[in-house]
Amino acid sequence: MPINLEDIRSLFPILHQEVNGKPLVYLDNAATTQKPQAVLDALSNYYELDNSNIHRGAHTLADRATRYYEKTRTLIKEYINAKEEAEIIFTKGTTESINLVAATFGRKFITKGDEILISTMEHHANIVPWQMLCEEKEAILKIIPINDSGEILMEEFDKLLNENTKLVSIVHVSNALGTINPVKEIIQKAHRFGAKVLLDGAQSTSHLDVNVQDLDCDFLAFSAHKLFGPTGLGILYGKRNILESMPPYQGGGEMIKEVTFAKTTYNDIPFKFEAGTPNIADVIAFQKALEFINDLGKSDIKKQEDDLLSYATDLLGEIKGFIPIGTAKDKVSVISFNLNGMHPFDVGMMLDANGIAVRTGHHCTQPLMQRFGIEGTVRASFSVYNTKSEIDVLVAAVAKIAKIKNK
Ligand code: C6P
Repeated sequence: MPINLEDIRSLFPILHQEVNGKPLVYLDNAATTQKPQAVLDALSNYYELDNSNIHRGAHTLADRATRYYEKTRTLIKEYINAKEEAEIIFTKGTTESINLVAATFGRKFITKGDEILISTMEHHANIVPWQMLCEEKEAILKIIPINDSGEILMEEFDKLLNENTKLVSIVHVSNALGTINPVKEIIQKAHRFGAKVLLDGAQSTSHLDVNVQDLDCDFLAFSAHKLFGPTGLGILYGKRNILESMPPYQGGGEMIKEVTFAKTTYNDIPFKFEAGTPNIADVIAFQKALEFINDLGKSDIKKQEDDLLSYATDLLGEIKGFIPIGTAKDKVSVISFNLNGMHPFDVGMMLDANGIAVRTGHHCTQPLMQRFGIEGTVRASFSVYNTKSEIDVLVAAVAKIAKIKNK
C-alpha cells in the first residue's frame, strides 16, 4: 500500500514545530530518527504501570516487565531473521556492541601477527576499538581502500585477504556517504579464509532488509535510536557458537550462574553478556518502533526514501557550486555535499536559520574525510516521514546560500 505521508507525520509530535520562526525540516535522520508517539507512550506507561527489575523478582510487576522486555528480543530476532533469541544481546548502542566484540572475541581469539580488515569509510566506532585491540595484541589493522565515488575497491579487498585475516569489520551502509557496501560478497570471501565478519549495521538496519542468516554475517551491531527507538539502546547479534566461545564482557549480576569466592560460573547466552540492571524501559518502548516499521513495511519505506533521494539529488545537482561527496551507484537516502569555498559549518548554520536541521562536519569519519581531502561535509539524510516539499525548502535554501558565495 502506498505510504500516506500525512498519516505518518501525524504520529511524530516533534515534527510539528517551528525552529527559528520557520517550520522544522528535520533532515538529520542518519544521526538519529524521531520517535513516534507510541514509543513515547510506551516509555511513560512502563514507568507509570510496570516499573520493576527484571529476571529476578517473584512478584507480578517483575514478571510483567520481564515478559515485555523479552518480547522485544523476540521482535528483534524476527526483524533481522536471527535463528534464536539467545543470539540477541542488548547493549548501549552500536558503539558498545562493537567494543563488546573487541573486548571478548578480540581478547580471546586475536593474537600477535593476526590481521583485522576495515575500510576507509568506517565510523570511528569501527576503527578505534580495533586500533586499541591491535596495539594490545600486536595484531595488524589493514584498510580496504575506496574509489572516488565512495565505493569499496573489491579487487583491493581480495588482495588484502589472506590466512592471517581473523576478522573483517565493515560498515554495511556508510553514514557519511550513504554507500551500500556489497557485504554478502565480502562475507563469502572472508569466510573462505576462515575470517569472521562483523557488520556495522547502524545505518543499514533502518533502510534495508538485513537478514543475518541470508548474509551469513557472524556479528551485526546496530542502535535503536536510528530506528525510531530510544537512545541508549543497542543490539549485538552474534552466531550462537561464536558467542558461546567468547568470554564475558562485564562481570556482575545477571551474567552468572553461581558465584563463590573460589570460582564463578557464567550464565548462558545472551545473559552472559548482559551484566547488571539493563535499560528496561527503552528496550520495552523499542517494540513500538519495530511495530511502526513492520506496519509500514521495509520495501515501502525504501521506495519512499529512494524517491526522496533521487528528487533531491537531481535538484541539488543543478545548483552552481554544489559538490556531492559520495556518488556510489548503490546508496541510501543520504546526501553529503560541500558548497564551493564555504565551510560546511557555515552552511549548516544558515540552513538552521531556515528551520532546516542537517549535520555538518566529519560525521565521526575523519579518515574518510582525509581520503577526500576535505574537512567535512554538509549531510542531509532523509527518513520515511520527509516530504518532497521539505526537499524543495532545502534546495531553495542551498541555492540561496550558494548564490551569496558565487556573487
Ligand atoms: N552515527 C551519525 O550522525 P551509536 O552512537 O553507538 O549509536 O552509533 C555509532 C555509529 C556507528 N556506526 C555508524 C555507521 C554510525 O553511523 C554510527 C552513528 C551518527 O552519523 C552519530 S556519530
